[in-house]
Amino acid sequence: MFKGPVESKNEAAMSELVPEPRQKPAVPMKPMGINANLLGYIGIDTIIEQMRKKTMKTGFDFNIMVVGQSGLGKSTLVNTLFKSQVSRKSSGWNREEKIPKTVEIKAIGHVIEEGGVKMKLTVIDTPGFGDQINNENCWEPIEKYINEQYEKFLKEEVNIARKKRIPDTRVHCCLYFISPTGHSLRPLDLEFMKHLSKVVNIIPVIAKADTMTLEEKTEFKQRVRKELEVNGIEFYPQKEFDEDLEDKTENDKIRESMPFAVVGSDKEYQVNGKRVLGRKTPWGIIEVENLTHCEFALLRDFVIRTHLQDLKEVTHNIHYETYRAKRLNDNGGLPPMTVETEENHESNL
Ligand SMILES: Nc1nc2c(ncn2[C@@H]2O[C@H](COP(=O)(O)OP(=O)(O)OP(=O)(O)O)[C@@H](O)[C@H]2O)c(=O)[nH]1
Ligand SMILES: [Mg+2]
Repeated sequence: MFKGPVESKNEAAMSELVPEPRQKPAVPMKPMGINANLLGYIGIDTIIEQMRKKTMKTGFDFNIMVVGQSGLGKSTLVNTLFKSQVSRKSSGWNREEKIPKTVEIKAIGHVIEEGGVKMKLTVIDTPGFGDQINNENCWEPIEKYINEQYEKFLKEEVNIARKKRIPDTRVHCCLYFISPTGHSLRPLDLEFMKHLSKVVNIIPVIAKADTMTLEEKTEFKQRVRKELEVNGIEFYPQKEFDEDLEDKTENDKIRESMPFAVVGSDKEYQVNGKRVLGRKTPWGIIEVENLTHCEFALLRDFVIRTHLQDLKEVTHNIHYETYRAKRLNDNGGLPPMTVETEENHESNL
């Protein structure tokens, strides 16, 4: 508790005894935490609980896109990630049917609830590319889709009668599927990632890892990392956005083990009395969540359990911001009074 000046009868007498004014302490003020203990509890830490309650009430958006050559298991993997039939639900396929070839960019929304928290998930499934004779500029429709979502958000932001909560359809994460050739990246992979890494968070993954031996996998991962580095491709989590040493240490570890070599499946099997997602082969069941079988669990933990919020923040603060600045610069057409200030811009997160 804060104590005011002591008003005692002895005060005058005391001041005579100690005539020198008190020197200011030479040491800096004690940190807030120590003072708070001495003076009493303020309650700053309840902000966490307040934020939790708000998030529980409103839920949050998360939009994930899958891109890559046809047949690499993109649709299968998003189903595996969210343990539901996310990529087939809207089209009315039933569980027994095979996932069909994806023929157009399709955004499918779902509400997934866990522990009282609602995630409004949108999966943007894209048709496989790279099958045509001329694959030039085949990233264009994907880049266009990503930019359209930024444009939608910007339009809402500059609206005079702005919605309290702008619906967020921006792509927070783009999983890029690399073919498990064991050789090197195709020119198309490099072209795509070079273009798109500037507009969206790219997470490269090696598809169908069950088709490689352990040595092939380790060697291929190293080669892919090297090729990305040589070509100046920055994938997520980008080094330049590490905020402090703790971030850097954690992200360095992740970057060193990327791209994750994954296996996808939406079929369940019984293994040692437990139901697991897996792929049945003549030599046994590949369990997708078993780390000795593949790195799917690492990818899941990274995207959902440790970096989901950061993926959203980098999308908002870096990619969207770049689009917004360019758009406002290029087209002086937006009325100046509707241009955002930093404070209300931040509040959309
Ligand atoms: N061996 C193996 N096969 C897989 C894996 N994931 C998916 N498949 C199979 O690969 C085939 C294609 O899977 P999809 O998920 O439809 O592939 P896609 O990338 O969405 O294909 P498009 O929609 O044509 O671009 C299916 O027969 C899947 O069962 C995997 O991790 N390993
Ligand atoms: Mg597909």
